[in-house]
Amino acid sequence: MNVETVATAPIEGQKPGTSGLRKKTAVFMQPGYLENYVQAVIEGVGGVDGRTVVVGGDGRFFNDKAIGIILRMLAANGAERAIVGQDGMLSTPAASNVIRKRKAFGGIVLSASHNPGGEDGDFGLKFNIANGGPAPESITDAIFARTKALTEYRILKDQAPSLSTLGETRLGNMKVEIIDPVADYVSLMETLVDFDRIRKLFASGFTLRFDAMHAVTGPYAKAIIEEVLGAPAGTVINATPLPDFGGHHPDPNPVHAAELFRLMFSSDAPDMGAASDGDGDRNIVLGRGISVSPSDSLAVLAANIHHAKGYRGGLKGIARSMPTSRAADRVAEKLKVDLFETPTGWKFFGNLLDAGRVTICGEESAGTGSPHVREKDGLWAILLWLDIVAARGQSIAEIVTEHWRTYGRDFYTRHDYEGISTASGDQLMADLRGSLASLPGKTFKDLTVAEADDFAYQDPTDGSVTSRQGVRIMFDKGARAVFRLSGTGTEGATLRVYLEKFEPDSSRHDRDPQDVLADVIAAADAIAGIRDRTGRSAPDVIT
Ligand code: VG1
Ligand code: CO
Repeated sequence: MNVETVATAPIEGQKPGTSGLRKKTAVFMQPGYLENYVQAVIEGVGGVDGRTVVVGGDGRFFNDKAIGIILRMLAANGAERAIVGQDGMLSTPAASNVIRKRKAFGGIVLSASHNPGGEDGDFGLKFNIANGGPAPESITDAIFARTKALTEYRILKDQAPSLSTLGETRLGNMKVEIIDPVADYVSLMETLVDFDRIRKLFASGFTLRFDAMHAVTGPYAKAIIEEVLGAPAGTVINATPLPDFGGHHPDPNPVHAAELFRLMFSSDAPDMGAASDGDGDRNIVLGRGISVSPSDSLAVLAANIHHAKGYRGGLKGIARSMPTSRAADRVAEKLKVDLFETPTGWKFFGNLLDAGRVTICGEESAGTGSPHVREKDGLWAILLWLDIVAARGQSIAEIVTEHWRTYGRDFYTRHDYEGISTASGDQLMADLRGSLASLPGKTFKDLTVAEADDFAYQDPTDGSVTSRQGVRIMFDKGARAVFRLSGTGTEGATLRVYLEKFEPDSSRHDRDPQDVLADVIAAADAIAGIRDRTGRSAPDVIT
């Protein structure tokens, strides 16, 4: 084989965050940057000699070129086979499925998810292990350690093969298999939800607008929703993936999917609105005149998942990330199943799913998933909603308001302060941590602090401990504020403030969360000094 061993030196800052390494595209394109990181991944996971690795990404700028380099490096490091999505495309959940189905050693998933793409945007790379899920911290720590000790990387001199022709070719001694990125995923979905029932729903005139945001889910959604389930052409919009997502942030929230939100609150609203993100693992669901908060979506799906054929056995347990609202806890309590509270990031759900302890997991950041893969899965969640709507014969608004009547409503909002200076973000968190012991008993506005801590998690299956995962302030009156810094940004720091309050009285459920939470918002600011420290008078993004 034509292997070249290239001398290199460690590059500062190649530290995986909440979901792999994310940097500006221009940084990833610097000579040797991607190569160094890929070599560190290969060595950090114990080598790829004789192994099968899945490779794919969300199609953003540099996706195809990066895959060419990765394939040449996998071959040079002895991999037996690479399985690659056609044209380099694989949504994150589809990649997870292929890893599992083909019993691969792991996968390299290229995406910066909801971050903007293009030459001036962001790029990302993460390694998923054999269960199909993001590498746990023990492995990301090993990868980071390798980035700091690297002296050379190995790459094949040969050109990488074309990614557009389905079938098998060779690169050095490695087999390269180009697969249809959509087919296996469609078959998997068919085992989980009732395609016939959803087909009948569409045939009866039910209307959906699915915004794929010019990202990777477009081809999956077109194939399933329009071709298989018979929704009219045009149901899926912005369905062609673009390297720069048409210049938008592919983040399905009220700011970046504003048009969809406007439509759903207008007189022309279809029965359901939905969107997914850059790499297809997030979802948002709206009904006519209502947007379902991701925390509520997790709770409603958990309470109704038995309607779907893949989950007839009912719920084993529910897992949610710590900042996700406690709506899911109420469902777990009523159904007498375990509720697990994990740090932010899907990698913390992997062990619980592998151990068969949970049937559904979710995050407030628009992520929901089940044991069918080891990633959150945007299109799956939307199909599950459709199946539940079809089974119950009720509108989304009816289902959600009935849920609130049964369990009470956890009013919820997240305020993001983006691109603040790293120094002020770090200082704010350090001061908060420093004040934890003195907070209980103090009153801010009309809320009194009951408890305050810095969240730590012990994995119940392997005993590993992860600390410093966010400051939690529990007030009286069922209110809570959580503070943490984002681990997916590429510029400065992003402060996330998660705010919630429980309201059992159904006559008060029909109110605006920002109004209901005004006192929690004010108390959070009084405690953390957000405005003074960030110099911002309002958050950049409210979800
Ligand atoms: C954010 C979300 C987190 C999610 C992560 C990856 O992380 O808050 O819930 O798991 O993105 O999602 P952070 O550290 O920025 O808060 V994705 O769709 O970007 O892979
Ligand atoms: Co994503």
